[in-house]
Amino acid sequence: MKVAIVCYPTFGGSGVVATELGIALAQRGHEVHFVTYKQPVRLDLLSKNIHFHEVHVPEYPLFHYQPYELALSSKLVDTIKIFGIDVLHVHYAIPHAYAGYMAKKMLEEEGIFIPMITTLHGTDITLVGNHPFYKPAVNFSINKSDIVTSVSESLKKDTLELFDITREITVIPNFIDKSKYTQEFTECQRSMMAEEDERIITHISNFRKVKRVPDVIHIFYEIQRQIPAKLVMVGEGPEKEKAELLCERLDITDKVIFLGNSNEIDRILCFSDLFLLPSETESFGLAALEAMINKVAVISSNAGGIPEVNKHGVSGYLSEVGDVEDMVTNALKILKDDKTLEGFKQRAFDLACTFDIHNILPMYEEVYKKAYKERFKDALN
Ligand code: GMT
Repeated sequence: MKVAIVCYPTFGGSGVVATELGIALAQRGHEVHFVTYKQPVRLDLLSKNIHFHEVHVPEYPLFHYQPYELALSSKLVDTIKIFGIDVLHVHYAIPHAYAGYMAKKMLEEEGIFIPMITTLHGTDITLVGNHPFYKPAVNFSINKSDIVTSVSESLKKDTLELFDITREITVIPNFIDKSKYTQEFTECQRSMMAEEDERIITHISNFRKVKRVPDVIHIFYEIQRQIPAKLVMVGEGPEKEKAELLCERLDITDKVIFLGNSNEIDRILCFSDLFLLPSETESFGLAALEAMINKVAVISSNAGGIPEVNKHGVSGYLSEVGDVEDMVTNALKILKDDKTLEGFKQRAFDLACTFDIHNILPMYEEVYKKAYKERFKDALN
């Protein structure tokens, strides 16, 4: 099939999922066209089956806000026509589903019927999309999608509670590619980060408020008071500076390494022992899954869809949001001896393998086939 994928090209989870999905589809012989404002960060390989179409937004001084949706829908119309695209898959409702629907309607005028699949990722529903200034448009574009998917049962429930949805929502969980992790990294240089006797704890996020970055620091602070440990903080975002200041205040700067955004998180996770994800809300927690496939145990909150990924007492532990004390107790339970830690690491890996792309990709292919088969249905009603 010829699939056009719209996503954010940045380090956010939705962009990563969309990119990895596109790469896997291309490997299965589909022709994939990414349409976005920059080449997605995880897409370093353009090939016969993978194309990238950049959306340009011409600046005009009259506009206080440059109209990205307009440029995106026009680019979609052109791409779909030129390349004979079969299905349009938009990741993250805002503004992608809205722009996608406009493209679909413009194409209908020319007798081209393109089905649109919208995948909901989390903050497009629970934080941003739910804002009264956006809600009517988000609600409308979800209902106008031919097929709606969500990345967890929890997100499906939130969507049905927060919006007035008339569409069926199909849950298709996020995934990882297990085959990439079956060979051990030979260049996994633990010694670059920590001493032999130190445990390595990692947090990866976009450092937004929902990630509760101060909780990460406080959990680590208590851990390092009891056992030798280092904290590796990966990512960029608005809370990062405050996090650095907090480390200074707690006098732990020599034990905390801030790395910024990285395209090589597997190289960081391969020497990590424990991953911290104390988020306020999290529709899925892709970062936790990526940690688990790298054999890293997870201490997390029980928010949103995290319990669908991290299992209490199996791959790690879950606590109430904000319960730093419980997270510290649980972390120390995991880290207390090598044998216990090894058990958690292995079970985290085994659990992560159930989210292998080879189990998940056919679900998307199924959805594409269904949408393509029924592409005239709504247009003719
Ligand atoms: O976590 C973020 O703030 C980024 C956001 C995104 O859309 O890129 O992540 C959301 O989508 C990810 C991929 O489906 C999920 O794994 C994250 O849990 C979800 N984030 C939230 O719900 C806060």
